[in-house]
Amino acid sequence: MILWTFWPKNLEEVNFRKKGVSLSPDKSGRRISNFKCETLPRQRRVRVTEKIKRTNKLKFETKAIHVGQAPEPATGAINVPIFQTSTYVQKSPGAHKGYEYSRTGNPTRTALEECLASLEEGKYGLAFASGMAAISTVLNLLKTGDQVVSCDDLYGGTYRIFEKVYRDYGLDFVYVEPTNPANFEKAITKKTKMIWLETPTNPLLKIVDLRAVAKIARKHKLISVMDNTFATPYFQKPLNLGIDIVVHSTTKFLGGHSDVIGGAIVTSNKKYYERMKFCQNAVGGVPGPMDCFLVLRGLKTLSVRMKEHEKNARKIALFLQRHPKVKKVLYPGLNSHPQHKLAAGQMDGFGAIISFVLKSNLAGTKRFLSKLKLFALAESLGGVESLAEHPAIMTHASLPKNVRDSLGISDSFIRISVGIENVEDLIEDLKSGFASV
Ligand code: P1T
Repeated sequence: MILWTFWPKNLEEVNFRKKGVSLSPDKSGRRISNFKCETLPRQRRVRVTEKIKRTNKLKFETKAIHVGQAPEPATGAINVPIFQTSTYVQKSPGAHKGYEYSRTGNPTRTALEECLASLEEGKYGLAFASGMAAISTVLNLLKTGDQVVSCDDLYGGTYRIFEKVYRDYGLDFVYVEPTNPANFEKAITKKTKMIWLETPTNPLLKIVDLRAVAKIARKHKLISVMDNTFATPYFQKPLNLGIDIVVHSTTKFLGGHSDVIGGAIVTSNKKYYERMKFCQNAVGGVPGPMDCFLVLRGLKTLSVRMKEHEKNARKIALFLQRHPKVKKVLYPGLNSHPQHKLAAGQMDGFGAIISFVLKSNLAGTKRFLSKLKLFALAESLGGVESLAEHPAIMTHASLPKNVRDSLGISDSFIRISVGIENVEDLIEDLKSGFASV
């Protein structure tokens, strides 16, 4: 309501998010879709979005709720509608209101893309049907013969698309131990075009020095890409540390409720954006409007959820660290994490993913996981509910066994995503698991 009355009343024209695109009634009051234009309320609130984009002075929590999400001009609906349409009527061939076909663009998707871009403090956002569709689209920037230097610890599906899909198209991938930035520089050859990062990595939670690696990428004129799924822009903003492109699985914390699969790309580089936007339309891995709505809805509470996730995760990490049946705990927020200081220097919080190794074998680990009741045994992470999983058998099964063994993803290695339930209940649940080991 404050925003509704905040802007001058003489703003008649509604610039619908993109420059030159208008969803407002024209002067003759002709119909827009099924709505009679002359009955439309004054449209000035949509200006808020434009204003937000221009000033970009709002804080994270406010941007998550408002950027790209001005009330709908035809009805005043407070939420961005789910524009469940495949196509858009044109007045004459080529005369449209900025949308032609929903693979190319959809207003619910535009809202999400703008909001994501603002949260990552980038200029351009692109939304996808999954994290993997976003990752694939970034790889579309490359050509046969190009090489990517990446981390030796990555989400299993990212490793799989590198090795089992794009290697067949003539791309080459090399993997380095990522905690020493010099390892990236050493691996660069004439063929190298891209550096691909995760930090914290999945599932070993290694921390990569983003400033240092971004600098190396710039020096060698390489595209730097960073999967920010684990930290989220609430805790880490890679573009501000010099990274060119951020990717996300919005399925995770951004959506936040385990009810949608989605992905995103954010960049401030116009050239990369334009090519990826072209590929988004040409290849077509786009999210439906309902899914965009769900991610937008998740974003609104991202800051509140991340605080709670992290608060619980810190307590659980300490509990695990003290437990006699735990061999090792990996959580960047613990002083015992080898890169705790680096994490504290480039992140605003340590997230909610914890990995640990049981003092047990596969059978004992399976008993532990099967005994848990609140921690659901399931792939994925980042929802309000706590999840536990066994990377060697589940999320990282696509890594060859010798690679998993060399990394330490053993049979007794467990990854948990700490939810926002009451932490005492979560600890009781873990205790019941330990009783079975
Ligand atoms: O599942 P999808 O939305 O396609 O996202 C793929 C993806 C990309 N990047 C990271 C860092 C990820 O963790 C994922 C998906 N990860 C899991 C499903 C998991 O349980 O680790």
